[in-house]
Amino acid sequence: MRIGLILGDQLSDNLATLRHLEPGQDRLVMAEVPAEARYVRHHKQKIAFLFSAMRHHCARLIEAGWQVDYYRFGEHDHPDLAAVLGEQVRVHKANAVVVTECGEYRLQQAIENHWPKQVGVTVTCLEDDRFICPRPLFSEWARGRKQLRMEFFYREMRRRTGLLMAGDHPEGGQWNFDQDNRKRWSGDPPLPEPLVFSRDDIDTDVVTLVERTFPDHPGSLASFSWATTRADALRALEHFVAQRLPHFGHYQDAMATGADTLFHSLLSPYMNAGLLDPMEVCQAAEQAWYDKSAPLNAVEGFIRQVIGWREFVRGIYWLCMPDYADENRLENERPLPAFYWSGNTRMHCVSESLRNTFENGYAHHIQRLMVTGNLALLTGVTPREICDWYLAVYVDAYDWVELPNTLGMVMHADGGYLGSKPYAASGSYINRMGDYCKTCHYNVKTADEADSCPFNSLYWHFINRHRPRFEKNPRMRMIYRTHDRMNAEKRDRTLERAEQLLSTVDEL
Ligand code: FAD
Ligand code: DLZ
Ligand code: SF4
Repeated sequence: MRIGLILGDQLSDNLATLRHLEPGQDRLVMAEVPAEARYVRHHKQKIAFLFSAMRHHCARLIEAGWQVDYYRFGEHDHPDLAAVLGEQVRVHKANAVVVTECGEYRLQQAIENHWPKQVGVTVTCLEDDRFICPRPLFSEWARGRKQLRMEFFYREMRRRTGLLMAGDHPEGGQWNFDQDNRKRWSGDPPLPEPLVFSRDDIDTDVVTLVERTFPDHPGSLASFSWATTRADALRALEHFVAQRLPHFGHYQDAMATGADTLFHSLLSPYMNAGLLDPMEVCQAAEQAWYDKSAPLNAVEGFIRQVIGWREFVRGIYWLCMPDYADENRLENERPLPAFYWSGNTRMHCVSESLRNTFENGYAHHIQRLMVTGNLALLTGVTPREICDWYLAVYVDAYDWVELPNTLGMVMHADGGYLGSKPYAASGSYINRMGDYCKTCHYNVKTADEADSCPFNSLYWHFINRHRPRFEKNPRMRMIYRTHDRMNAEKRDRTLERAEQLLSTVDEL
């Protein structure tokens, strides 16, 4: 008899572990354990979402004929998953443990190197085939390339999946329609009403448990509104495709005060935990284009995020770990400003992004990349500190996806392996893409005055201090030309103001 372990982010009906075992013969185990719930200070909504989704999934497995032992948090004293498995093996006299490879290097190392000894039997680790690009295929694609470019990888994934392909050619004659996807949003088209899910006893029990057990974790549960079952995750997908996808493309890069989700899908927690399969999500989006209910720029843009970026960052993670986590090529040493945890800052773009983060365990991509991420890059925060922050505060956060996005895409700490140039931007970008600046304490039009937008002053400081590294980058030549053409006195005042901001970062 074998024991199959189902991890918190393995809530998929077609998980390799389920295909490998026999319901009548083998057993399953799921466990809420301190080691997983506390390895970072996860947002309260992340724990609540996952515990509730795990409990609902367990009920479905039992309905499907599986024998499952479920360990609820606080009702057992096992510190980690290996301890739970040790007990399971003893009690059921199991001769093997089966698990699907997990999403974090930390835990995968433990599974491969320590669990067999700790649990006392063979541990079989199966490939996680819920992803489109198997790890060996990514390694083969990356071999010999000095820099990896998502766009080329994405084309391979389009060919591999057949999504939006007309034979060998991309639908619409182009691989990428991003030039259509950079609109500002000023209230029209109106945002769809959010989808509301009904709550059952499992949800309420879990919310009470998390409130009581993790009071020191960030975020609030007051507006918890995530789906916690596969059925509701499917409703969320349907809602996205019908109501948001048609406008997803145009407003993909927009930001707006109070509009926490704009036309984004909010599907990442479900795909990452296994409640939705990335291919079914992409096929639903693709069908909307064939049905003429969503335009190609939106559908292609969305599919690119899922089969392109999502798979690309995962490939990089497994290719480059464990060294990747220690990269710090820009040699940043500044601690994370305290307002990343408190939300108290006079920078309106940042306070709005942090409000969304703490209220919902969510921020859309542009808030993560161009606001909180951009600020960490410009101020030179230590990569480890900003990575730990992103891993903690989002409901969709797992090391395999968070780390390359933060360390590579945002912090450029990998020397440009993931992205050809840093996403550093001044306040003008934030002003162009949204309305935050209109009601900000700071003035987005200046860089060298006492009330100037910090992003402006810090941007030029960043460009200036990293000149030796970036001035030969063809994509940054124009920026250095603009820098050199600036009035020298004004430039000095701007740099002086940036120095002063950097010495009082916590007060921004
Ligand atoms: P949408 O905008 O609707 O996009 C659709 C889907 O595409 C997402 O659900 C997601 O699955 C995928 N996707 C889009 N961009 C990316 C990307 N850059 N990398 C991987 N997948 C992508 N995403 C996570 O799932 N978990 C994380 O921990 C995470 N950390 C991030 C940290 C930083 C610093 C940055 C800049 C981005 C991070 N992302 C992360 C990527 C992206 O911001 C989120 O996937 C997205 O905001 C989730 O919201 P959504 O489902 O509404 O996305
Ligand atoms: C994120 C998380 C949390 C908060 N708690 C649990 C848990 O109690 N039990 C569990 O099996 N998984 C949990 N997870 C998800 C794991 O951390 C995740 O499976 C690994 O990090 C691998 O991706
Ligand atoms: Fe953000 Fe600067 Fe605009 Fe204020 S002025 S909202 S700090 S970009």
